[in-house]
Amino acid sequence: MNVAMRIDIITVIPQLIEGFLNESIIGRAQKRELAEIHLHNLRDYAVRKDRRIDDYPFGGFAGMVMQCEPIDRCISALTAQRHYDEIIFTTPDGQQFDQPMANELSLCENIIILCGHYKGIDYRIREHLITKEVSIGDYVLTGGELAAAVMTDAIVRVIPGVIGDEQSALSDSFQDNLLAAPVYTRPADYRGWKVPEILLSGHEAKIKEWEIQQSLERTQRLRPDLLEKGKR
Ligand code: 6GU
Repeated sequence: MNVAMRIDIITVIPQLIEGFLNESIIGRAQKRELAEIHLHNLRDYAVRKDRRIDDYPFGGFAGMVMQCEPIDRCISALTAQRHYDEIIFTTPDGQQFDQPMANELSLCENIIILCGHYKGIDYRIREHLITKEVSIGDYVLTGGELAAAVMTDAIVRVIPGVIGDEQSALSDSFQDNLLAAPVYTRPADYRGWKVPEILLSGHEAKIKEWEIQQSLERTQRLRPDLLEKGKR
C-alpha cells in the first residue's frame, strides 16, 4: 500500500501558497491522496507576545533576521511526530533546483520546506537543523514562498499517478536532458499554418523518429548546455 508523500511547508505567509496548492493538478493529487501538503504559520510558534519572529542582526548589519527559537519549535514539533528525509531551506545561495532534484525529492516520504525571509534566518538553524539548501534560480525573491511553491509543484507532478498519462511526465522537456518536441492539435490547417505532414501519416515509427530528431534539434539550438550535461 502506497502512502502519500508528505510535504510540510513552514512560512510566515501561508496565504501566499495556500491557493495554488488546492487548484488543478496539485489539488487533485491531494484529493486523490497521492500527496499531502501541510502549511505551518511560523508565527504560531513565536515566543514573543507580539507574534514577531525576527530581530536585529548581531554586528549592526542592515535588515532583520529570523530567530532560532520559533523555527526550532516548529521543526521539533514536526520531527517529534515522524521522520523527515530532508529539511530544506529556500535561499538564493542554495543548490540550484532542477529536474533531477525534483525527481529525487519525489521519492522521499516526508520533507519539510522552510521558507526564508528578511535578511535570512539565524545561521545556527542552517548549521544544525537544515539538511539541504535550495535556490530556484539566480535572482532574488522577496521570500522563499514562491520558491517552495515551485519546488512543491515540480516534486508532486512527478509522483506516479499524479499526471493522467504516465508517459507524459517522462516525455517532458528536461526529463532526459532534452527539450520536448513541438505538439499540435486540430485543425490540421489553421489559416494556412500547417501541422507537419508526418504527424498526420499514422506511421508510428516514423513519427517517433521525427519526435526524437525535433527534440535533439531544439535542444542543440536553444539549450546546447543540456546536451553537455547529459554526457556527464
Ligand atoms: Cl529559494 N529564495 C529567495 N528569497 N530568492 C530566491 C530563491 C529562494 N531562489 C531564487 N531566488
